[in-house]
Amino acid sequence: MSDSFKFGFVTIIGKPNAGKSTLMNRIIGQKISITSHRPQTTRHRILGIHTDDQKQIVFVDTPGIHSVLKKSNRKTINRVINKTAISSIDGVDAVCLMITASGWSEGDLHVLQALEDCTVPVILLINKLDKLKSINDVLPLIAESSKLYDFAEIVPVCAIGKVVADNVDRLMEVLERYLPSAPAGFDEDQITDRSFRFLVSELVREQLFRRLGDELPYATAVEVTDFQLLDGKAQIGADIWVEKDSHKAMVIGKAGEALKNIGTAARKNCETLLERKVFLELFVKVRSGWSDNARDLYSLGYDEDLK
Ligand SMILES: Nc1nc2c(ncn2[C@@H]2O[C@H](COP(=O)(O)OP(=O)(O)OP(=O)(O)O)[C@@H](O)[C@H]2O)c(=O)[nH]1
Ligand SMILES: [Mg+2]
Repeated sequence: MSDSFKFGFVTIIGKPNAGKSTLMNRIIGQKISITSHRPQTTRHRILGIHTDDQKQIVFVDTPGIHSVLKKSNRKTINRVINKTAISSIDGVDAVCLMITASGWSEGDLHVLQALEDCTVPVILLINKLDKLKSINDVLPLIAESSKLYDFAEIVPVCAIGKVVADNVDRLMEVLERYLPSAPAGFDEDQITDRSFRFLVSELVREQLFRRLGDELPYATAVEVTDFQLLDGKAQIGADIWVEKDSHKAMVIGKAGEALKNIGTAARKNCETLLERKVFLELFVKVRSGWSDNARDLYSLGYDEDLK
């Protein structure tokens, strides 16, 4: 490893649904943080580690920051989620604030407020460039943004890579400039700090977010109860927690169809992650009030985030 090798931490923050997890997965080249079209998909802080010849960047993907002024956002889980995101700004080398090409919303401005006393460089990412008729349409937004805050850099990107100039490579070059010279902090083949067991529970939760309607995904959680990596295969059992009996019926669906589809899709993603055949058994359990109960959140792995 050369003396000029760079190593550092970069937090990605922004309002829910901006595309933070999509960008991190794109950079790492694997689904380590789940994504969906619904806001507040990410609930935990998740590290994604990129290593190449010049640098190692540890990305911190955070839950979308939302306003707690809205009554529906006042549950314990939502307060924990906001705290997780905001506390992830401390001690990193750069912060990427992500908004979208549709412009500054009230939610974005709320996140910007959290950066008021931030002493590390803040790089503004303008995501979803593909939604613009022409790339040039982003120019007025860049001008407007530079008046709002003293951003170290402004980088328009397209996390899903749907435009030719998606700028992700440029972003990596920009970030390198903000990292200190230091040897790598993680093994070069390590891509996250989270265990396979945790990632599997997230892959199940992703399907709940993608396949269930309206409010229901927010009232569910997943706990892996059995996880055995065997020769060439894996045996996994997981409980899906719901708040009430009527939710249980919806997750299972008519003749078990919904649960079957959730299981099939999650199993395929688990097979890609674990690189082996996976047997996945899902059970739906009613645990009323879990999302507002600190003890339940603790047992679901929000322990670090509850401190
Ligand atoms: N059109 C378009 N959609 C995108 C782009 N990046 C992400 N998305 C979509 O935006 C939605 C939200 O993406 P996520 O990565 O889950 O967003 P997030 O910011 O992590 O959201 P939270 O975890 O809820 O805070 C998903 O449906 C993505 O496919 C992009 O560049 N263009
Ligand atoms: Mg996310």
